Amino acid sequence: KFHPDKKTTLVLAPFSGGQGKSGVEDGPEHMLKAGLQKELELLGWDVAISEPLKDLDLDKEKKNAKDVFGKCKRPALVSDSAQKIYKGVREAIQNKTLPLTIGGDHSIGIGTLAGSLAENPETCVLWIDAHADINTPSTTDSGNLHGCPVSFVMGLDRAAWPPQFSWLDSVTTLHPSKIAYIGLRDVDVGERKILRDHGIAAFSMYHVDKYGIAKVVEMALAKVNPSGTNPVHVSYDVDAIDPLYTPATGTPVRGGLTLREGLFIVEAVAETGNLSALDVVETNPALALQDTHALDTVSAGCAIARCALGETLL
Ligand code: HAR
Ligand code: MN
Ligand code: MN
Ligand code: MN
Repeated sequence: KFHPDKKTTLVLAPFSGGQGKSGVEDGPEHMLKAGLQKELELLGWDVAISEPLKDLDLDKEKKNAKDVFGKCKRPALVSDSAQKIYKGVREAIQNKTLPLTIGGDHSIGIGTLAGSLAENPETCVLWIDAHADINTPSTTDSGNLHGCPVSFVMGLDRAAWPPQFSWLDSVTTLHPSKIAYIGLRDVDVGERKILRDHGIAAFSMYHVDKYGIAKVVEMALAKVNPSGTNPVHVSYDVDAIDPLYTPATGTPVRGGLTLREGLFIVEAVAETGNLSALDVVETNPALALQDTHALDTVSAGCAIARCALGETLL
C-alpha cells in the first residue's frame, strides 16, 4: 500500500560513535559489497543511494575527548550524525521512496525515527532487538548512546538531555503506544521501569517461545497499528537474531531469534503493505573471529532487507 511503485533509497549510515567498538561503521560497505543493491533491483525495486554522513570525519571527531555530557559519551558527534541522517531520511520520503538505512550503530535510530515521524506523525514502530535501547541520559550505565535512541524520540527525561539534541524538539515525539519490541532478552533495570511505567508493548524471547513468532508479530502490529492503516517503521538490530547466525555484532546475547524467526518478522510486515522505513544496524564485520562470522552476519542483514521488501511474497 505504501510503496506500490517500489522505489527505495539506501541511506548509508557508517557510524560508530554511539558505542565504543570500531568496525560497525563498515557495515554499509560490507552489505553493498555483498550485492544488496543488485538483489533489491532483482526484486523489482528502483534503488537510489544517499550518503548523509559523507562529509563527516568520523575518525577525527571520535578523538575529541571533550565531547562528553554527564555520563553520555560523544553527544555532539551522535547528535550531529543523527541530524544528518534525519535529513537524509526525510529527503528519501519526500522523494516518494522507502528509506532503507544501513548502519552503523543503533544511535542512528534517533535520526531515522525522527525523519519518519517528521514526515508522518502517525508512524508506528517495531523495534527488533535483544536490547530495549530506551535508557535516558539519567538511567544509562554505559553512557553509550546506542542504548538510548528510543528515549530520545519519545522525548523522555528531556531535562537531562545533552544540549546538542535540542533540534529534536521540533519533531513530533513517538507516543509510547506506537512502539512494540520483539526479541528482548537483555534489558537494564532502569529500562524495565520505563517500559512498565509507559505500558510499552514488549515481546521478549519468552513470548516468542510461548506464542510463536507469527502470533507475536500479529499482536505487536495490532497494538501499534490497530487500524492497520498507518505506516510502519521497522528498526532492526541484527543482535535480535541469535549469535549463532549473526555473531559479528557488538553486544551479542545468546538465546535469540532463529534466522527464520528473524526473517519472518519482516516478511509479515511486508505482507501488510504498511512498511514505510527500515533500518538494519549493528553489523560489525571487525568483530568476526573467523571469515564465516562476518559473511553470515552480513548475509543475514541483506536477507532482512530483501524479505522486508517482499522477496518471499511469491
Ligand atoms: N542496555 C545497554 C546500554 O545501555 C546495552 C545496549 C546496547 N546494545 C545494543 N543496542 N546493541 O541494541 O548500554
Ligand atoms: Mn573502519
Ligand atoms: Mn539496538
Ligand atoms: Mn541490540
